[in-house]
Amino acid sequence: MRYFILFFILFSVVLLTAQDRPNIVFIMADDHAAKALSCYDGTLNQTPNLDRIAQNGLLFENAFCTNSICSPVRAVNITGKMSHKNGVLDNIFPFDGSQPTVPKYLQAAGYETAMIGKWHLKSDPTGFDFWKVLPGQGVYYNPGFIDNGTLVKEEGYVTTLITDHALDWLESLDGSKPFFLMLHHKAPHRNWMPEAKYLNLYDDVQIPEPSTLFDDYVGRTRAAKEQEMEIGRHMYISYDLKVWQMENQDEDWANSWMSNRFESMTEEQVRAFKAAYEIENQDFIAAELEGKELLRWKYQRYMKDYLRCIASVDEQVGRVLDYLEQHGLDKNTLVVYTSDQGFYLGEHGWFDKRFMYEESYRMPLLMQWPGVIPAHTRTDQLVMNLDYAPTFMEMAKLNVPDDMQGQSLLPILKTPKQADKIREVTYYHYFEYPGIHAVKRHYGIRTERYKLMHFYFDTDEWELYDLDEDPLELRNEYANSAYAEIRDSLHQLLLREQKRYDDVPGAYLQSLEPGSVNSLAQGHAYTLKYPVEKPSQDGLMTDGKYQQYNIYNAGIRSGYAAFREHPMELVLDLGEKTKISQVGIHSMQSPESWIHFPHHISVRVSKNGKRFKNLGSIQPARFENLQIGEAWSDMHLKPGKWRYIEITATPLSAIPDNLPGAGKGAWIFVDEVHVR
Ligand code: SGN
Ligand code: CA
Repeated sequence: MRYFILFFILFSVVLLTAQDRPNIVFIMADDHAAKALSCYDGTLNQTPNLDRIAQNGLLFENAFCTNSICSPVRAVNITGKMSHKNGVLDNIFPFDGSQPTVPKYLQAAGYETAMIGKWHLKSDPTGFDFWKVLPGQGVYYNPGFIDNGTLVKEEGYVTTLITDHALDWLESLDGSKPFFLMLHHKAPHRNWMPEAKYLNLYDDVQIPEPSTLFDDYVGRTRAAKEQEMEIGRHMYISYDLKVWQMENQDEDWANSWMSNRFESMTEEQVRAFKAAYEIENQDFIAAELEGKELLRWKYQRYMKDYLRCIASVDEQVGRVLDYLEQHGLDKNTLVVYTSDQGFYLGEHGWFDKRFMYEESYRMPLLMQWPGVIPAHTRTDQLVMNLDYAPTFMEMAKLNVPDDMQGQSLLPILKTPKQADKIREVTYYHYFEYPGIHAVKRHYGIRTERYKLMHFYFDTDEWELYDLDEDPLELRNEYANSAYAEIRDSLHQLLLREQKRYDDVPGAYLQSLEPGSVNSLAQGHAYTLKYPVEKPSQDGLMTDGKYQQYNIYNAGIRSGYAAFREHPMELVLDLGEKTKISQVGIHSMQSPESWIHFPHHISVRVSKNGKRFKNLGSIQPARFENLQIGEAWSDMHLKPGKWRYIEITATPLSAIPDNLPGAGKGAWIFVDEVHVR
């Protein structure tokens, strides 16, 4: 009998491993708006392979993100916790990889786990048997990949390479364990560089314009008016729109970006690229368009490149579906296709995302799992990316931890038509302000019919939309007395949701600030031998705060002081002779943007500001790590009393061969000097 029980347990475990726990292939694109999938819309493009997932399974009409920006969504996806709970409020905060995540739970439960493609959480991935990720945002052509810690540059197109690596990984598995694959594309993220074979797709096509392309933002709050994401005003002619002939090498990096990018492409790639745009660009330059006509031209160019990038995504997703079918894996595998959030395709005159308006708030979400999810189904349930984690947990027959805040979608997957509503209201909170694109902080809720939003921080304004009457969100009804009752009940719902998620909006204005750096340098005057390349504020180097946190306190975003191809030489005056024993600087690296940690840092000191004595030098230790990152370089010194401190941070003499801009001088970005 004892043997029988043992056999029974073993037998059940084997059964559980092999069949009951499905594989999960979680494919996510970056900035893919639902409108640019033909199963959602079809007026812009055709995506036959993505549509296959919808035909084989379920299309979510109302899937919404928690915070419409990259890193925060990714952190929510794997933790099942809102941004304020997992610590990634914006694209600047690094993810604390020591916290529990879905891949860790699944790995512990016997899944093979892998993360391939865009990761963008700053810290190294944890919980994966295999990971191969793009550094930061990654690039389209000949991207680098960080392969378990080492940067390897590869030749080819990013969407194809990511898929190749994913298929190689699948091929390497022996089938004894279920697998969890996160396959995350860079495309169609800015700056929309299409693959060679799709460069001429849509050449003879006129992409339909959205009716709000020329929106004037009348009737809406300052937030809509003061953003910086207009196609007309905020796109770069070379970097975004590929008119490299109009590059101005003397201005900032974006204006000479295409030329720099060409340097890291093969001759063949450059030839194909230039050939595709050359004539059209010349015609454009000759036409000297202005006003609406100029905006129309930019819209066409932007949209065509964006849709061309999606053509590659569609094709490569097709390869993954084919692979699963050919290997008999499709039956027991949940395939998810989604995007980290939506995107503006000219609606309101915009590109980018961040707002809680429908176009960037809604994510495409498709799932197939033959035998479980009925084919050809749609659901209008309100779901969030917060729900992925509990769904994956439940599928793997694991208990959903109490601190996960989403709802399992499993009941909807099994019976899309009959399942009870999993919620009445979705909740949203966006934090990255002040910041790129200048979208103000806001939070809000959406019901099936209404949306209430509050913009705060350097403003205090509300918007209310009736999505049935005004699906394009052009009429803010907040102050309209006809909506008074609805407004009041939405306020109640908002409070209820904030309580549910334990979100206290004002709280992050101060409490996440790590405190001023306890430094003798704080507030003291300094002089720089060379001018700083990027506009910055006075006091930036000794204001006691470093860049990533500044946006959470006084509302001032000071930045990094940037030095191109020459050292930073800074002389700090402590006002009087002061005992010091440690000096450091905070710097950043982003190799794909030619920004590297200083190669060499030295410290000299003086009592009178005239004669300086050398106290030591270091080579920052983190230099080998080629991921985007920030670090302090500290030097412990023999204690002594000094008034003046000279810190010299020297850049790399040349950018290494395997990186964009190879051979050129590098930048160093420094913020905050620290003296103890
Ligand atoms: C980059 C882009 C922005 C984009 C952010 C965030 N500028 O900064 O347009 O909003 O990424 O995108 S770029 O000049 O570098 O292309 S996200 O997907 O990472 O959230
Ligand atoms: Ca994104």
